[in-house]
Amino acid sequence: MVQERTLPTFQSPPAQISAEEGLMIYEDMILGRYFEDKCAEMYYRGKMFGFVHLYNGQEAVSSGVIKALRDDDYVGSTYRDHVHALSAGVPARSVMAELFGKETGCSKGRGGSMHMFSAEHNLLGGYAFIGEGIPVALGAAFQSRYRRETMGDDAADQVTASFFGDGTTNNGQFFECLNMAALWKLPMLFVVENNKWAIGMAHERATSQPEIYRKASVFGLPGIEVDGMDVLAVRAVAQEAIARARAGEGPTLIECLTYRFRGHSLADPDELRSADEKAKWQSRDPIQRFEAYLIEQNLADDEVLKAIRQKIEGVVEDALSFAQDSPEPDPSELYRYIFAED
Ligand SMILES: Cc1ncc(C[n+]2csc(CCOP(=O)(O)OP(=O)(O)O)c2C)c(N)n1
Ligand SMILES: [Mg+2]
Repeated sequence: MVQERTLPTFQSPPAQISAEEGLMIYEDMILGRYFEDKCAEMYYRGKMFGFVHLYNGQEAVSSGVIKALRDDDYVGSTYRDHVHALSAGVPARSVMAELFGKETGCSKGRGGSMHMFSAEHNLLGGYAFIGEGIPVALGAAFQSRYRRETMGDDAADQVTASFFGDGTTNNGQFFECLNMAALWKLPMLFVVENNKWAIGMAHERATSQPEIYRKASVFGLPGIEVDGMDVLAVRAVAQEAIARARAGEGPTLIECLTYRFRGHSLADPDELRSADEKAKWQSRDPIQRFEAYLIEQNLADDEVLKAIRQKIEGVVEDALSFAQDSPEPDPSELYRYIFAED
């Protein structure tokens, strides 16, 4: 049995941040956390339906990677997609409305929790099938390179970040895409959110080589392991990978060691993970850790952080009222948006 990895075998240096960047990252993490807490509340009160997979505990990955990207870069997600959408800049109102199946949702209420999409924010979508988003992200990375190098469009230097879980790395699409991305030197980040579990299957029980970052070497791309509970460590690794991708030097595989604080979905009684394991990871909460860092480094004080938390409470409440007051899609439009429209 491989020993449990809570920390990477080597420590990545923290990103250097200004107070402004620190607060921007903090606000994004708080938004992710509070938004998801509100989803859980709505679901358990019987007001939100369907499968809802929450991201609590993993915020350092979304904020660490996506907030290091440019606005015109691309993000590919999974069914655990609400927080990726928020970090990518999709308004909380549109994400919440989508969760309620409303016309004002970012997928016009046709997708729901697992299918957040926004062409405007270059969010390539959430996908119910695991691994399905990776080839779509690869396509986005391919078109950037093709436009730049074949069509001579110098402005086409966008980078694509593709997010997926540990369990997904046992699927063929992961390997096929690593191969193509390395072969064509695509501007892409493969971001594995290793939260140790695939529903009720422990990663070590299902995977012959549980150290996922090592799988990069056989395809000839860098593979990096990072503490996924430390937003600045994730940001530092992401910034380096983004710079390499943008410079035409190809993709990077980043394995973030993280943990989800809730069950697989809100329908999961979460009985398989031990209380000890949950408590250990809960004590490494990425938001508390980042708060302590901001204060220690004199980048913020309690009052400033409190004001951000209060502001985000308001943003989430506003998103909820907006979603609840929005209209349902009109049944006469049932067949709209199945194919691309003008
Ligand atoms: C192709 C496919 N096979 C099986 C499933 C069923 N399934 C849903 S979630 C999941 C586990 C995925 O775990 P992981 O990739 O670690 O992501 P996490 O849920 O931990 O974020 C599986 C097997 C699926 N959705 N798609
Ligand atoms: Mg997992």
